[in-house]
Amino acid sequence: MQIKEVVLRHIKMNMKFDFTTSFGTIRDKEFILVEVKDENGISGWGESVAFSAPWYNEETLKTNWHILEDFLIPALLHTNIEHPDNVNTVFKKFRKNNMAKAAIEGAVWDVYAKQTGQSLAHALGGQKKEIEVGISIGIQKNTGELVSLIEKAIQDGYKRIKIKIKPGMDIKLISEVRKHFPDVPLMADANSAYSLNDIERLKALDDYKLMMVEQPLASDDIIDHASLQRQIETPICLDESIHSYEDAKKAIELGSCKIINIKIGRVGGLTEAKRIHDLCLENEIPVWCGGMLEAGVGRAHNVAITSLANFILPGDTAASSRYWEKDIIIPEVTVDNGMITVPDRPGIGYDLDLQAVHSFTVFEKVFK
Ligand code: OSB
Ligand code: MG
Repeated sequence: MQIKEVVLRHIKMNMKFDFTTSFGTIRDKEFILVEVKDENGISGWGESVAFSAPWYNEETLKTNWHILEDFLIPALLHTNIEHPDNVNTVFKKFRKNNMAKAAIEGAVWDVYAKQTGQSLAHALGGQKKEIEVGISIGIQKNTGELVSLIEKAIQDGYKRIKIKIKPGMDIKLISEVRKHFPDVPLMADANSAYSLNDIERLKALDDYKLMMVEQPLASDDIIDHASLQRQIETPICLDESIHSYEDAKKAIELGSCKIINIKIGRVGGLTEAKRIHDLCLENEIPVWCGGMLEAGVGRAHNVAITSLANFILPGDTAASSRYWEKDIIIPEVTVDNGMITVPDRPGIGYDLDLQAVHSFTVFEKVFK
């Protein structure tokens, strides 16, 4: 196939709530929506998960736009692509910028699935017809607030609860949550807020039957995490530290984690996400799909990758309606008793609501 046209859209959508992590608060969501068109005019869609500020990682909406416009799009346009796995190869000469790469690679995967008349899940080798999902709840003003949000999430059927922690808002908070919900599948995400100097606090997590603690230490570390994992019972799950298959391989070899959170954007696309999934399967490391407060297109990609066999643990792909008054896809992603049905229509399996896309577009540019 050849990509004959690419459209970049800067989208701005208001979230229903502020989302606070140990690194900061995300209010509205601005991101790049990527549309690619093949020689027959079939459109494929991708979404960049880079935020407006470089908090989670070094990428931003603006750096992604620059990398897409000046490097990735010129390299991809009118180039023969036998299979979406080859997009990686075309981009290999450009270092990192994984979220920019993933946004356009995901759109090529969507085109490919549509061309070959299969769902994106099927094209990726996914077998599951439905997937289990959990919910990620940001840092709240007080414990009462958090407890009532957890209550509601359990009522809504989410299969596990993830809460965010940071130094000073951790052990007491978790102990309070455990008093209200002694048996709920619970995990905590620190977004890199700790160091090995906090070892006593991190050891104390072992008292609360957490499914895992996500990314307790530095965002690029796998050495200290290995040391920490030797000293605590709670399984460590890595998020920020895993950018590639190579990172995953090293982390597994070092014993830096027992679980990996796969985010398609963080690892540079669906092909790399699948390679990491396969590596983890061989090594008996369960994986789950993380979230970046995605709109519908990113959410659809998450649903598709989660249909692969080793996505054993519930992911962060909650319902569209949790985040948005109106999403950009039809139908929206819905969660029924903690399960999402994997669409079986060709491609991502959801249609773009072009009117909604138009209403949320700040700026757009066409490349041919
Ligand atoms: O660390 O998983 C994270 C949101 C923004 C940045 C980082 C993270 C998160 C979440 C939310 O936990 C997941 C979601 O609901 O999309
Ligand atoms: Mg995380």
